[in-house]
Amino acid sequence: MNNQSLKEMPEWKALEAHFEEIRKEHIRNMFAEDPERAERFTVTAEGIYFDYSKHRINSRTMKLLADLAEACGLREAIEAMFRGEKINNTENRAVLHTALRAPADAIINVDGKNVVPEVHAVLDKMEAFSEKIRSGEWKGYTGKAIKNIVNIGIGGSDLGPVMAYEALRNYSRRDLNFRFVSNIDGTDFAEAVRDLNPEETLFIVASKTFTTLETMTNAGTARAWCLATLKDEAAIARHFVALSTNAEAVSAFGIDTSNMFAFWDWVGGRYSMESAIGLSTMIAIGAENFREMLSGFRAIDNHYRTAPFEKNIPVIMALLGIWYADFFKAQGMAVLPYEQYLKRFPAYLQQLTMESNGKGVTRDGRKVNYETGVIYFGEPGTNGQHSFYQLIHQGTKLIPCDFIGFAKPVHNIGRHHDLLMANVFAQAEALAFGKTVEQLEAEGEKPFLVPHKTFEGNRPSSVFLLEKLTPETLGKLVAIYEHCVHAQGVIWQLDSFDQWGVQLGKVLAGRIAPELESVAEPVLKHDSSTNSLIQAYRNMKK
Ligand code: G6Q
Repeated sequence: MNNQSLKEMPEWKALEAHFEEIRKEHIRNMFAEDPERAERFTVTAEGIYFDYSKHRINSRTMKLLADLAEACGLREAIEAMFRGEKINNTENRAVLHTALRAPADAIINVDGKNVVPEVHAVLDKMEAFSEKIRSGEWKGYTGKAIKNIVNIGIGGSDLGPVMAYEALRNYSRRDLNFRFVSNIDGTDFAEAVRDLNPEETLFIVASKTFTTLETMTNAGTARAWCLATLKDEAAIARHFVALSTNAEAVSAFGIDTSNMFAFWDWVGGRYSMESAIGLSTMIAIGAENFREMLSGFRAIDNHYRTAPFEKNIPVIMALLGIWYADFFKAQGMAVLPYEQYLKRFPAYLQQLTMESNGKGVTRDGRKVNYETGVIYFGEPGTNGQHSFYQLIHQGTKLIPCDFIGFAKPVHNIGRHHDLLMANVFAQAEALAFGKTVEQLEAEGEKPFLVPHKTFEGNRPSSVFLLEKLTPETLGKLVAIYEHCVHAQGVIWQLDSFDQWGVQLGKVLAGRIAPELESVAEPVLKHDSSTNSLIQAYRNMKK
């Protein structure tokens, strides 16, 4: 790992100089001058056609960015992650989501122990359980089969499962209902169970630590909701399972640890959707599809580990992200899946990217003097086009975009899919090439409207084209972003795998809650604003 300040590195300085040459260049001219540009800046790998030609780059940009990656030790850092070294240094943990999808004969040692057999044992246990639910063999306490599966978890124990369920809904068992409860707001629980019968409901309590306030509160409420009908503590074993690393707390909650699906401290919450945390996904889509999803992840793991940087999709994505964040000072990044089933993908990516690289100090604790942590947002197309795209096309901010599209629709209905995909290509084209004053004048546009209808263009985007949304392609998509985050974190010299910013919130709310609930007037010792807010809340709720 390179400990030199990033901005002092000769490779960074070379990029700064190069940026001055390229910042005024227009993508339009870059295409005009180079007929082979599209080919030059397209990578096809693992069934992903990745076109990054509509970026404000030339061959030298990519060479200098790759030099930076080399100088930052990215190659060794990739190997260190795959080998199971403790690269999460503030928590002294290995980072091995890649072991969750490793083949059964792989050997990956953590503290001298091969973790792969355990991974496969948990997968087998998940499979056996999922089949019992799917076949109706698993009965609730009163002998009825399970029809409803409610996943209770938050953050990494929620966003992946929800996203995967929504993405793969068409592969899911439609006679089972899946609900996801995350928020401490009682509304979330109330709405999730309002039409469910406890006799036919299974709660999956998903929590790595099994201490998270939201999840434990919701799990406690779920328990009371079940017992109000089932009236017997013994019913809990038939209606609750746990996904956790904390067997003691699971058992203290009253869940039989034989109904616990384990994972390990080397799986980060936001990197856990294919671990035991994916139990709801497996029940929904079945073990075979789940294993296909793992093979998608695995294909990209191999690609990230072995492809040269200039052909390496996650590395190229990472370098482009740094190019815009640190040189162009871009203010965000839009992820635009043209597939309605991916409606929760941007929300999932927000946690993956922003919780991982939203850090202001380096791994060794120095304050950074460059930009890190790109702000991600997005919506499925074409909906977003009728909303925030205006700002991306004609606003004052630079927002690079990732367009994600598929050659084949999940539902082949009339012209829908070609129309959908026409929009992907048209949007990327309009962003890059814009519409000039000359074009508008030639069309006879009214002079006062010309400035309003002019599109500067030169707005960068990538297009990802895959064959079809399947469990396998979903695994690939998630993995390319996971590895993009890793590569960026290495270059920015961050620990991408801790989340101290989340931990603080967990502690502070725990302090205030008793002050809101106490019958006696509490002695408030916060700042004057917090004290007054607590007081106003107490008065108003009386
Ligand atoms: C993810 C974060 C965070 C975590 C939740 C839930 O990387 O650590 O989002 O997943 O806070 O934590 P538990 O699974 O421990 O309940």
